[in-house]
Amino acid sequence: MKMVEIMIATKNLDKIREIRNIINFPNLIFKTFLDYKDIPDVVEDEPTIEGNSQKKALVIAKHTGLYSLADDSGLFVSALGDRPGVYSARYAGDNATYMDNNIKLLKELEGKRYEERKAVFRCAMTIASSDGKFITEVGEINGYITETIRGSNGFGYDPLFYVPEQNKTFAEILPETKNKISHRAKAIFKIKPHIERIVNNGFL
Ligand code: ITT
Repeated sequence: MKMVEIMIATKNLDKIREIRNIINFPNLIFKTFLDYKDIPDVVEDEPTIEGNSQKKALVIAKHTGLYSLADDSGLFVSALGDRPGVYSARYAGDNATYMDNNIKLLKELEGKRYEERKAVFRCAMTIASSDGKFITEVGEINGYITETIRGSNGFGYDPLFYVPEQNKTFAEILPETKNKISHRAKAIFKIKPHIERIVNNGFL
């Protein structure tokens, strides 16, 4: 059996675990930054999450010579004209903590009723080859921004993202459940057939 190596272009161990849980084929070996010590930091300066995921996947594929998988996500709030969106990580400033971002979001939505607090988490995931080919898939989940912080699981905006089908925020849902329904899980499920093609045919 011919083994195929694919690089996961993130330093986030939770994302690496999530991807490995959903995508596994007997002849696929995922490589990470732990196997390549000199991986460059890619500046996420594209105007869209799709663009950032493509940039990351293409740069790392070129650097390693391996097919590379990269993602970027963001929270898009309707009443804020889809902000913070691609700027979700640095919504409250360059060195903003998750708490700073959450406080800013609650402030911006102050006085808004439930129906006006609609939001969507989006994740763009790109698989790229070292010769510049790529495919991008997007996963989404709809929800509402709560009026107070609820729950202690997860990270980022999880304590403010209410999922009506679960009657819970992302921070109140068990990680196993979140990893089945999240924007990122959906993007990983959508990118899986493209990885399967590489694994079976040797090309994207
Ligand atoms: P990388 O190292 O992989 O770039 P990152 O922290 O930039 O990780 P993302 O691009 O996936 O993470 O997400 C950007 C921001 O969006 C992140 O800092 C969070 O504030 C928020 N976010 C993304 N996914 C989230 C999730 O599942 N739950 C809560 N917040 C999330």
